[in-house]
Amino acid sequence: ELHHLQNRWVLWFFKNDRGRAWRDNLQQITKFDTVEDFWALYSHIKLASKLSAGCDYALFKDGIEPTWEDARNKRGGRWLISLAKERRHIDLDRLWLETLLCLIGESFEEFGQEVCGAVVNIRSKKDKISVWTQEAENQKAVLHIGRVYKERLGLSTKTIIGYQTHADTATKSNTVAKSKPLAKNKTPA
Ligand code: M7G
Repeated sequence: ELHHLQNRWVLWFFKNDRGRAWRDNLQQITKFDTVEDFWALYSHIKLASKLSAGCDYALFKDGIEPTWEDARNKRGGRWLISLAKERRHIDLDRLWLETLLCLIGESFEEFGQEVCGAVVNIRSKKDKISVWTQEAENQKAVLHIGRVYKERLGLSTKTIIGYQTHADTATKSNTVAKSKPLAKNKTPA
């Protein structure tokens, strides 16, 4: 007897190859829609902590790409957890698994439809885990999802977590914007 999930999910893998465009480094690994297939997949792939720096896993609902540009993400944002270096060996894998279980187990109740997916970024400076929601302006949903998520992860007060819109993230990480003398949030005199 298979246990069907409410949604079908797609696992994506990103491997940093600077010779290629960002989107070309992103690939779908597989789709699943049962609890059994999730565990088969999870036990088959490398733990996030074993990936090399520059790699990501992303789990998104079928039909939504893990990109800012996707129609279901472009007005959205993410609850972002930044993890100090040493956390990779302490609790990164536990936090990522708990994140996956929040998604596939539909832990956000009536706001679950606002959830697009989640990402783990393995980086030499700080690893990151984020839950992406589709409408940054939907404060009620954003706050509910954030509250449930923090509670489920059992985060200590030392852990930094905050919500960022993708529009802001995209602007801030854009090298052209960075090199301009006037930042977006500074108004000329
Ligand atoms: P990151 O991998 O999210 O975080 O973004 P990092 O800075 O900790 O490595 C790194 C870079 O990848 C960004 O500055 C963008 O150039 C590119 N990038 C990341 N994301 C999630 C996107 C996206 O959704 N769309 C596009 N076009 N580029 C992205």
